Amino acid sequence: MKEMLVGSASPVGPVGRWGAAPPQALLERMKDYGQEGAFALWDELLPEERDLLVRDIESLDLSRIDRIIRRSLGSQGFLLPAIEPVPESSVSRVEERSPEDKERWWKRGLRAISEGKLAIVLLAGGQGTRLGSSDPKGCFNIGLPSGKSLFQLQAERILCVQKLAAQSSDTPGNILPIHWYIMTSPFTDDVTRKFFESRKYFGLEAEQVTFFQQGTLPCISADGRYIMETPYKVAKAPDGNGGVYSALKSKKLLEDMSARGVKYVDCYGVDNALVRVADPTFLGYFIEKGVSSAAKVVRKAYPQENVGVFVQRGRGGPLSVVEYSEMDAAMTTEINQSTGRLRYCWSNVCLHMFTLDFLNQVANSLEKDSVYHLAEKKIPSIHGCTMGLKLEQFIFDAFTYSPSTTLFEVSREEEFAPVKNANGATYDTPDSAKLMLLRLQSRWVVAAGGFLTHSVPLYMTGVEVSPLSSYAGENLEAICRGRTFHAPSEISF
Ligand code: UD2
Repeated sequence: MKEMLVGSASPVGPVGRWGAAPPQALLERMKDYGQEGAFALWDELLPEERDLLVRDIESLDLSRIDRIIRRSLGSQGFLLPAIEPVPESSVSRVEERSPEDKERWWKRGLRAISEGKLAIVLLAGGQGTRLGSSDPKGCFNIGLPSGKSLFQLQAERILCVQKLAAQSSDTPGNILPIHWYIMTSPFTDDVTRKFFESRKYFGLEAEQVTFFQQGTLPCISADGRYIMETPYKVAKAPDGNGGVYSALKSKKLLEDMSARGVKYVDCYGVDNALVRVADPTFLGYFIEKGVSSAAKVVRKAYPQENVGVFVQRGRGGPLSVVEYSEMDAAMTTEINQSTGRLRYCWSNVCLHMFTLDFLNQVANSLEKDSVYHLAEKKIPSIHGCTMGLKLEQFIFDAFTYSPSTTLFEVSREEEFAPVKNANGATYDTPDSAKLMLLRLQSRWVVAAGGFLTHSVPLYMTGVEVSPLSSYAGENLEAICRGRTFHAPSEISF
């Protein structure tokens, strides 16, 4: 509830809405939360700056933010249950799967999609800082022969799955659009919406795409005080990709999903060139297992890889993820003496599946608990760049609330090509992702009986298969058998 603020003209005549002192009611509330420091420079502010500051503070949910700050700072050093490696029984391994398993899951997933039971949530609020791009990551062109952006590749994979689902149903002509909820942040919202609108949603129906913004939270000092970006503006940052839960809840999008008959939600990060959006195999497996949450995992490539790892919180406890930024050196390099492999080897790749029921439960639980990760960052402030803390939730925080998370191993070469760093970096660049995609899809073409010619060494190039023509290498025989394709090029039919 917002107090009605009563402005008061100062004795020296109108100096804007606010007088020599900040509005009393607001100042009292800020004192209650120990945040009166936000008004420290009030005397030096111009009338319009005072107005901006009051409006900025009025836009904050002061009691919620205070609860988050207190609980997050208070949980520091709090002893969590001892972590154990994930029990092997929680992991579906690639080598364990038969072709019959995969075929059964694929068909079951397509059936659920054709019945409108799947929704997709894309986490696209992150800034492309590490990529060196000011645009949202999804807009990024990784240099494929087609020049397609990450957003376009993902949109076309959705179009392909919709078509496959219809073809597998009793009404092949009736393609049911999969609803795509795209979470943005204040940094990415405007450009993302315009990118889709100017490209006519890449062939999707505009009505099947819902953009929504995640929340922001004040940046704070180590003792929990708001950091001021300017004398009349509190420094704020997006609340992490786990902000998706409170955003879905506050925007009533979980109700929207329910009204559409959605039962399962595929949730993923935008910056993976090989992401299998709405993957029927993963969905079919998830439905068959009857669990509330699942994640795709790959084997960790090397100790320092920038990925979270799955752990079990206490013997028999829930699975959760320790983020790479929160892992100590010993944990990253610990070896399982019996296998000779990394003790914590199952890497999180930001590819998750939840039931809608579970999402409703998690959104409430996370809000009630209000414990956020504290990321130490340089924060632009009135004192130059200040070392401060960003309050973030992570998408995988949800697993802690799930009694039955299952992990689905996938092949890194087929499904995980991160696009994180600018070309020239040693890993996870647009170039490395492009090559992984071209190598994978060249293997598809050769497996379907096609031949490749190339003017540069094959390890540096390959052919791209349009997602509109094939989702995971299926249905290529008719087009490829006996034909020769020149690399680099895009095959589309
Ligand atoms: C993420 C995972 C990490 C590993 C790695 C693999 C999390 C928290 N960490 O690390 O465990 O899987 O990816 O590549 O998922 N995003 C938002 N809002 C935000 C911040 C990020 O939507 O406030 C999105 C971002 O657009 C991207 C995804 O979340 O789609 C992950 O982005 P990131 O850069 O924060 O995560 P990263 O690469 O550090």
